Amino acid sequence: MKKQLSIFFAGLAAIFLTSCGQGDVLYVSDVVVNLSPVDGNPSSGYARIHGGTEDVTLISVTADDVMRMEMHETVEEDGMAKMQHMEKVLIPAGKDVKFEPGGKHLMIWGIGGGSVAQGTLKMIFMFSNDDRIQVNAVINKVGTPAADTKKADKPE
Ligand SMILES: [Cu+2]
Repeated sequence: MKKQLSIFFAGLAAIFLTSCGQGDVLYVSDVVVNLSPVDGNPSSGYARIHGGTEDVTLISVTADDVMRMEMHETVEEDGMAKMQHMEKVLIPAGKDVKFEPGGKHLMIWGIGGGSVAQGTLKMIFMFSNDDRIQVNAVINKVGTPAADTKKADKPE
């Protein structure tokens, strides 16, 4: 009986790995948080969401260790970049949806000191098909090479 069970699980693992390679599984990757250089200002979050076998909707992104997190989109209006709050985001089957600078992004207020010190933030992406995907976002602190590419506009 025990032997049969382990064969069964090995089979499952193989199926799972195979479907990953074909790109038809809903998953989230490349999740990063860029800490705001200004204390009290919101930080921004970026990610890549890979669509599964059917269209789904991303209904929220949450984290226990933050005060508030919202989904935003930067849009241009009369030549001015403006941020809009998004209630949900369609993730088409088999397509990638990116949260990236200048486009869709997460706006995060009040990240806990413990997460900042540790350099990761646990987030949960919730979808319309009841999938909840937990990820550990990498927190990029001020002064890391990635942040240096943008010149600080407000010297302290
Ligand atoms: Cu925003």
